[in-house]
Formats: sequence, C-alpha cells, structure tokens
Amino acid sequence: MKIYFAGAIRGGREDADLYFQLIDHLQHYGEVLTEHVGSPELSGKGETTQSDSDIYNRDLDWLQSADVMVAEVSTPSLGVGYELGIAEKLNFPILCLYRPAPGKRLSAMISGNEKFNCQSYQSFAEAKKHINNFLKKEQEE
Ligand code: 6K6
Repeated sequence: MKIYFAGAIRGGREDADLYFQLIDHLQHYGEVLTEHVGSPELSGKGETTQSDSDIYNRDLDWLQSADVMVAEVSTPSLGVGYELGIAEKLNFPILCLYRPAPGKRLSAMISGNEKFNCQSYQSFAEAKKHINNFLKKEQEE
C-alpha cells in the first residue's frame, strides 16, 4: 500500500516529532511516500536544495500514485489543504487526524467534507487506533 502522509511544513513545525512517530507507525502498513514530512532537520522554512517547482511536481506525482492519504491537520497549512483537495478529486480514502485545542477549530472545509474521514485524538495511542481502524479496513478491500 502506498501511503501519502501530509503534515505542515511552512505552516509550522510544532508537531514535527509527532509526524515522525505517525510515519513510523504508518510504515507497518506500507510505503510512506512522504517520509521527509517527519524529518526533524526540516525547518518551518522548508529549506532545501530543490526549487519549489521541483517539490510541487514531485509531490503531485506521488499523490497521483498513492492508494490512501493520512493528513495531520492540527497545524493549519496551505500545502496540506491543497493536497487534501487534490486527493479528494483523485477519489482515494483519506483520513484526517486532528487534536482539538482551546480556541482553535478545524476548518469547516475539512470537517464538513463527507469524503474526509476526520478523527479527533488527544494522545499518540489514540491517533494510532484511528490509523489502525482506517488502514485495516483498506487492507481488507
Ligand atoms: C526538503 C526536505 C524535506 O522538505 C523539503 C522541502 N519542502 C517540501 N518537500 C516536500 N513536500 C513539501 C515541502 N513543502 C511542502 N510540502 C508538501 O506540502 C508536503 O507534502 C506537506 O504535506 C505539505 C506542507 O505544506 P506547507 O504549506 O505547510 O509547507
């Protein structure tokens, strides 16, 4: 199974450690195409030797080859929102993980979309349960 993991980069790296752990768990189910999203070395500037246009084209190719998408959407990110919109049109299963926080609400464009399986969680263990439920179902199909 090819898994596209989406998480904030220029949107903010506050959850980078969590992305790393989620990706590690996802790798039990298949190939995570976007392993770099959890990289601890990657700053919020998303600095790289690659041009933005190379990053965009490579990520779109990966998105088109993916079987499922898992997005961590607690940190608002234009890139993740864009990827979710494309993934919806590609019509594959999408899990959105969200950690509620005081004074913050998930965008209605994500929580209000029936095509997105949105699940809230408080702990890493709870996030893993949502991933297991989602991917075990996909493996059966
Ligand atoms: C080099 C090494 C790691 O990251 C880089 C450079 N930047 C990016 N590389 C790959 N994918 C990226 C990069 N910047 C954004 N993206 C994609 O957009 C990822 O797939 C993320 O899910 C999403 C993050 O968007 P922003 O708007 O928060 O940056």
